[in-house]
Amino acid sequence: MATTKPAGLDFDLEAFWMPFTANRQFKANPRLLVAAEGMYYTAEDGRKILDGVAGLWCVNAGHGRKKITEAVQKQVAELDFAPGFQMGHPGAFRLAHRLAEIAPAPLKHVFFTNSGSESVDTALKIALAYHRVRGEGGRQRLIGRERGYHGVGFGGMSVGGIANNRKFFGSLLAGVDHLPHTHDLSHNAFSRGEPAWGAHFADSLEAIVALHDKSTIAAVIVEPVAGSTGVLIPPKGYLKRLREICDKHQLLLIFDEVITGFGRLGAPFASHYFDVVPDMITLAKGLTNAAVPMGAVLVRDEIYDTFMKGPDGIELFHGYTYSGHPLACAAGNAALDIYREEGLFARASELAPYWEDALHQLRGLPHVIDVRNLGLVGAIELDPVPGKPTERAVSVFRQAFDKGVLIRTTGDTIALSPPLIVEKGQIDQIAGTLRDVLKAA
Ligand code: PXG
Repeated sequence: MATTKPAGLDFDLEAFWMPFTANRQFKANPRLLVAAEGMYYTAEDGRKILDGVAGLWCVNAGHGRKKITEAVQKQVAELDFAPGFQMGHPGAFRLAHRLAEIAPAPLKHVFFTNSGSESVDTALKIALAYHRVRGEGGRQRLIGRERGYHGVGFGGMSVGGIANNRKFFGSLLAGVDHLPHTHDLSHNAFSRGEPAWGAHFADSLEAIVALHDKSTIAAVIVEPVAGSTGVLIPPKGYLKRLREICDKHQLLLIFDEVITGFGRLGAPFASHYFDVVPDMITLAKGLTNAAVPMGAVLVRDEIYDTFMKGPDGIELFHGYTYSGHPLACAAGNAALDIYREEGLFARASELAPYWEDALHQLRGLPHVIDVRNLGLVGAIELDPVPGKPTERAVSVFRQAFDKGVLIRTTGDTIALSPPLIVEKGQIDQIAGTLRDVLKAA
């Protein structure tokens, strides 16, 4: 297949099968990034691109943070790898301890993984094993939600609610059911923050319990704010109600905070923001500021303690070669230092009203059917071109990139989530660029 050979490269782009990418389109018209610092990427042609999505919702402290770079450099020179099974190294224990300090009580134990997908599959496995260890092994069903994204492992794909991510891959996990999603523009278009309408969507969990019986259900997993499917903000009271129903039937509640973790909503975790404490929280992305891949699962004390009361020996037959990798731990510890020293979670909260105003000023532009926001996350939903879903948003993405702003699109929704170091002027630049592009749309 003929592909473009970008200037300066002595090979073509054919060999790399790119993830979640229209490979043929990209390779015919590549967009390569070659450097990054602070709020900006540098494109291959030398242009500076303002990062409106924190990479992929993950570079929460901005790019090229010296403290992280130096910590990783020092670590790789000192201890490049340590086996994590029946062995350990101080960095992993330090990072777990520090995560437990900022986690909502009583989620004070941490299992390390290498990605959000692995965190989700780990949490689902812990949920199943927990019920079995405590003598309720019949609880095997997992409940996700329509329009949920929980990564691409077989567990996450199964509880996820995106048809394209599921339909190619066989029968997936057995015994999975889904809550309805909560996105309804006929009631909630242009909500600022949490929509007032829709807490009753949580009551569908009662219907699922009635259908399957609680004795068959292990856990419910939701993103507190769904990210990948277009920033779906939970209606006021919805998450509290889910928690109450889970408690009533002893179902574990898992919050997938791969996106909402580490300050994106203006609090350490969405759990703090919504004042709802789940039984496990899945993390990745901002955990290391994305400098080294890493994920984690925060686990409630009672779950951990249940395993620790079992027979002597390995309590959980699960783990990865790279669980708690020294380089990832060095990056994680340095990222936590930066978040604390620079007060970035509070900064996100302080900027949130400015962010909200900037985005809602796009209301009224051609094809804008919704604007929504929470913390430093936002979305602009566009009316699709009839018969050609995604085309309008993809065109906005390309034009914004050409004008020097990186955004993300999903379906016909523009998703935004800048690094938490964003300045007001840069928020204006993101909104202004979108205004120019949308005006001409
Ligand atoms: N859970 C959630 C809530 C996520 O957002 C994952 C799990 C999986 O993480 P890994 O590290 O395995 O990719 C994610 C990932 C997008 C986009 O465009 C979002 C993600 C990844 C790539 C693109 O919205 N989220």
